[in-house]
Amino acid sequence: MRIDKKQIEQHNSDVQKTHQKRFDFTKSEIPNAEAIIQKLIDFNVAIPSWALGTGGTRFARFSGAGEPGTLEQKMEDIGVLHALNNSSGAISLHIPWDIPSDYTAIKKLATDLNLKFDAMNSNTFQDQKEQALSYKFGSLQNTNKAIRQQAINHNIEVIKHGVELGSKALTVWLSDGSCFPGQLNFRKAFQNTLAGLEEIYAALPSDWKVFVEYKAFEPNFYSMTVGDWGQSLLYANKLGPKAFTLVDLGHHLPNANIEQIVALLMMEEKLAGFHFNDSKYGDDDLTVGSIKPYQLFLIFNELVEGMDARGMNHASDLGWMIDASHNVKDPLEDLLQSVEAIMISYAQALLLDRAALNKAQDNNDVVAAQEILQSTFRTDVRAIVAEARLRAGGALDPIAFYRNNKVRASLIKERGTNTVATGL
Ligand code: PSV
Ligand code: MN
Repeated sequence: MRIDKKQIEQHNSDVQKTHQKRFDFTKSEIPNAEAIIQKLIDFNVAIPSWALGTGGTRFARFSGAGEPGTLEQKMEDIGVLHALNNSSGAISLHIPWDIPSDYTAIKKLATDLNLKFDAMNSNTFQDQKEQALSYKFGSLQNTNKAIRQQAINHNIEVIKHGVELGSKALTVWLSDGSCFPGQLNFRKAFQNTLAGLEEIYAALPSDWKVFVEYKAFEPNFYSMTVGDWGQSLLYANKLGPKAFTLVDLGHHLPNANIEQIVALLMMEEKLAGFHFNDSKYGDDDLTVGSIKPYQLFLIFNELVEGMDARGMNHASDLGWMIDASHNVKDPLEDLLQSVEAIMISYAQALLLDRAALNKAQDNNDVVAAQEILQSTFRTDVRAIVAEARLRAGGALDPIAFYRNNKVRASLIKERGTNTVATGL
């Protein structure tokens, strides 16, 4: 399904008056509003192909209706998001969940929908039907050389699919680790994993990057072989300049200071980018900004500070992606909320008075520093984010548009009630 531009124009004219009042007020309060709007227009967050269907928990999956049953339909769903918010112009594929059967047709569809192919994701955390050897005891860390080789080959295969589609990065997330003390020799597991990553690294085209994603626990609960940013950075440093550490917000032990991790990874020029989500306990994969919006703002504050310190392009020098699971909401509505939360935090980080914060820090003025951060966080920037969408041809209120125009009902009509998207 495609969104009719005329419907968007109609929606925008219906809500324009209210928006204009809010925007005029916000603009009067924020001196650099125009510069922020331009940055927001340029900023895009990739949507993972596995987040378009209803996700499951470890206990059940309650599939929604009208889920995308094919890669093409997943892309069309992202096309809907992008038409509405102008900030979801990329898709991140997971192989083998989304193996493209016809590269030319898929690329043409992407062009029609104005989508790019973001990082490719490999999957050695599940056994596939036709697979010769099992990953039950890990993939790149495995004590069995043939299993390690199978995992290496899979990653190289994923790079090949990505090259065909025009992607420029491979994200490797390994579920490798152990559930019980004594199960694993930590040093050997690390060395096997490093050797495997080295082979994968050697297969990267010259303009590609590899993102090493870490996770503190789950599915292994005693040790993870890429368990934290320190281990990931160790691999990335040993691999070379094309290897980076990927931060998934849900992959830390409780209360980890993620904003500090981000600042230091950027200082080392080793931050790959993000998998955005939110969590209360572990890898909860909840809607971005739904649980800890202040933390999201603090992370963006460090990102903007660190990117500007190195003269980086905010829109393209790091990988931005959502990685969430939508169990009780319509996935498309959830993704619209997630992107909105990201844009709000980004806009707030852009409006922060950095000179004043630096001065407060230099003077050890703790109270002033807190005032600056919190008054910025409490500034309502929603009208600025909406204005950026309006100027780029999107909808002023994407969720209202989605509901009023009965997008899900149209998808159900087109696809039926029993489709199930590939993914977890
Ligand atoms: C693992 O929890 C993860 O965050 C990795 O990025 C996977 O690719 C993704 O979720 C989907 O399982
Ligand atoms: Mn992730």
